[in-house]
Amino acid sequence: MVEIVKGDIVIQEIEAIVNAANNSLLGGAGVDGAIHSVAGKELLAECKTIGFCKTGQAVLTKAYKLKSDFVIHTVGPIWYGGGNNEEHLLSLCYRNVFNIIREKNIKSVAFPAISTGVYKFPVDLATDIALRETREFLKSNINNVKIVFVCYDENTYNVYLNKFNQLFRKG
Ligand code: AR6
Repeated sequence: MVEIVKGDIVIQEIEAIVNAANNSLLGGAGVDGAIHSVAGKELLAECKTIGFCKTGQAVLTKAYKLKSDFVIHTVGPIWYGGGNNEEHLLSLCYRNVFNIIREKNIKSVAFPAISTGVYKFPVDLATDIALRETREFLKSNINNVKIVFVCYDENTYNVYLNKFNQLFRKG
């Protein structure tokens, strides 16, 4: 089941929140900043024990003061114009998050629009990748995982809605 909502990811009632982190896992601006500021210092402490995450990879932590049980931190690619393997790396982010969801038997997850803020990945293309990887995951989704895309701004929300209708309703 897929839902597209407009709003703030940190207030979602959901088992796992995905964070658009950076390689250092030490927090930053955007959704990363929002997640760390609500989760509190213990999240930063756990991230420090992990130390590093490669672009396209994903790691799991607890969610501390957030309403969720887990945060899945993934590092999206910085957009350099498209010739730097950006599309593949963004696909990997989604695949690796879904791998953790499968492994940990997580039943609900909320995603932000990874890489489309500070990292400047074009929203249209990023949304195609997010929804395509989601559709692949759902083909083998025996546990009926709930997937929520939380769009922070109106434009991202409209892009997700349009593309969702194209990709999921027409097969
Ligand atoms: N809830 C949901 N979406 C949000 C929120 C929120 N609270 N805040 C921002 N967004 P970004 P990136 C949207 O910049 O492009 C950080 O400094 C935002 O409008 O958060 O992957 C990290 O430490 C956009 O649509 O992540 C990295 O250094 C989307 O989330 C770097 O930014 C992603 O924007 C990662 O950049």
